[in-house]
Amino acid sequence: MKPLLPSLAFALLGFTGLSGATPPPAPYGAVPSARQLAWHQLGTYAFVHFTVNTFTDREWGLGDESEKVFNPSDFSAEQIVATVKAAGLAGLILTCKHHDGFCLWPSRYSEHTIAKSPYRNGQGDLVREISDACAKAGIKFGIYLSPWDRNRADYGKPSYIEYYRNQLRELLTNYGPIFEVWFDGANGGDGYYGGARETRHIDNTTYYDWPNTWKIVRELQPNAVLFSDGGPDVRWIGNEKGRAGDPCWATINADGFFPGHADHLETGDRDGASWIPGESDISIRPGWFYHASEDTLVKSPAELFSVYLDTVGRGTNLILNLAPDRRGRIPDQDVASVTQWQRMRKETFDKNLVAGAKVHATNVRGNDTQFSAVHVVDGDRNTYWATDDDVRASKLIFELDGPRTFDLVQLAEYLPLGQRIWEARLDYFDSISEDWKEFAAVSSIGAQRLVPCPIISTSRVRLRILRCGVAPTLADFGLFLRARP
Ligand code: FUL
Repeated sequence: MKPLLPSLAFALLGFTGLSGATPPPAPYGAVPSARQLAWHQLGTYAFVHFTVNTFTDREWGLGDESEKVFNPSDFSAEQIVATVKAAGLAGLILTCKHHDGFCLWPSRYSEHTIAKSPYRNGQGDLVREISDACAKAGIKFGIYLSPWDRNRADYGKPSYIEYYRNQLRELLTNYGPIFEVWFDGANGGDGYYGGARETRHIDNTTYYDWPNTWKIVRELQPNAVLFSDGGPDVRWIGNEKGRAGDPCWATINADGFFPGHADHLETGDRDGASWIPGESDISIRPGWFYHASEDTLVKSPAELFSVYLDTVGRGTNLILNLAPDRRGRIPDQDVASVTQWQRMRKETFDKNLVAGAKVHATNVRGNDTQFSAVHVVDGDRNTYWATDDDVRASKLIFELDGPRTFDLVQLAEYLPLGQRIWEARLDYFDSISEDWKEFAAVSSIGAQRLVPCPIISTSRVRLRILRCGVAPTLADFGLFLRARP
C-alpha cells in the first residue's frame, strides 16, 4: 500500500489546472489522526512472546521464578527478525515484561531482570538486541509492558504505578523509535507479590490512572499508537482468534472503556464518536509462549491466509505472534509456515486483474478528473473517486481488459475523510444470460475490505454502493485470484 499523504502526482494534477477546481468532500464523523493513518498502512506485524515462561512451560508465570531459569542456549535476534521479514510483517512488538514481572532488559528499577540471569553472564539486554536487529532490517519496533505484575511486592499500591511509569520511560527513551505500545488488560488476581502469595484485586477503572501514563508516551514517543482493549488509538478486536467482526467499523463509542474493560469490540459502531480501529491478535501456535508439546500444532499457511482475510480484509491490522523456543529462535516449522503464507499473499496480490480496465462511474464529483473513477485502479491510496455531495447511491462499472478469472475482491475507502460507506453489492456480467449477477454484499469497508467469492470468469464487474452516511469515496478496487498453498 502506498502512503496516504497527498502524492506529488496528485498535487501536480491540481496545480496544472487539468483539475482541482472542485473542493474535496468534507470529512465525515470521526477521522483518523496522523499517527493512526501511518499505523493503518502497516497491515500486519509480529508479536514476540518470550520470557521465563518459555523455560517453565507456562503461559502465565507466577512471579516467583528464579531469574536463573532464563537461559536461551542460542539466542539470535537476527534469526527472529529475519523471520519477521520473510513473513512480510512490518513490525515487531516484544513482551519486554509479561505478567510474571521478569524484565528482558536490565531495568535500573528492578532486581528481577535479565541482569540476574545466566544469559550473557548477566550482561544481556534482549530489548536492545531485538530493537537493534529491527532497526537494521527496517522493521518497526513496539513494546508490551504488562501492567499486571505478579512479582512486585507493591503491586496494588500507588508506588507500583510509579515503578510502572519509570519502566515505561526507560523503554521509551533508550530503544529508538517505538511504533506501538501494547497495554494488556489481563489480570488474574493471584500472584507471588514479593512472597505474599495472595490474591490482589485492583479497581482497574482508577488504579492505573491511565490518562497520566498515556501522557508519558505522547511526550516521549509522539508517533507511537496506544493499544488497549478500548484504545485510545487502537482497540483490541475482542478475541484472540484472528477474526474481526463483519461489519467492522473503525469508529466506536468508547466512553467508559479502558484496559481490562470494553464492549462490542469486534464490530465497533457505525458512526461511532471516536476513530479507534481494531487490531486482531492471534498466535501461530495455541499458546503465546513456546511449548514443545505444541510443535505439531503450528497454523498452516492456508489457515494464516484465512486469518488474513478475516482481519486485514475487514479493515483491522493483524498482529501475529511468534514464539521463540528455548534456544531463543523461531522454530523451523513456524518459519516455514509464515514464509509460505507470505508467498501466498505475494502471489495473490502481485497480480491485480483490474490492470488495464476502463472504469465508468454514474457520478464524478464536479466532473473533475481529480475525483474520477480511474483513481480506484491507479494503485495509489492517496487518490480516490468521489461523488457530488448530494449523490450517495452510485455505481462503478469495470470493463476488464478481456475476460478475467478471480475469487477475491479488494475495496478501500479514502481514510482521511472517514468511514462513509454502509452497504454495497458486487455483480459480474454473465455473458451467457447477458445479465448482471450479484455475487457479494458488503457492509463496512474502511481501510480495506477483502471479499472472498466463488471463482468467477467475466469481462465486466460492477460495484453498487447502496447506502452511505454521506457521499462516498473509494481509493482502491482490485480483483485477485487467491494463490493455493
Ligand atoms: C493476554 C495475556 O494474558 C496473554 O498472556 C497474552 O500476552 C495476550 C496477547 O494477551 O491478555
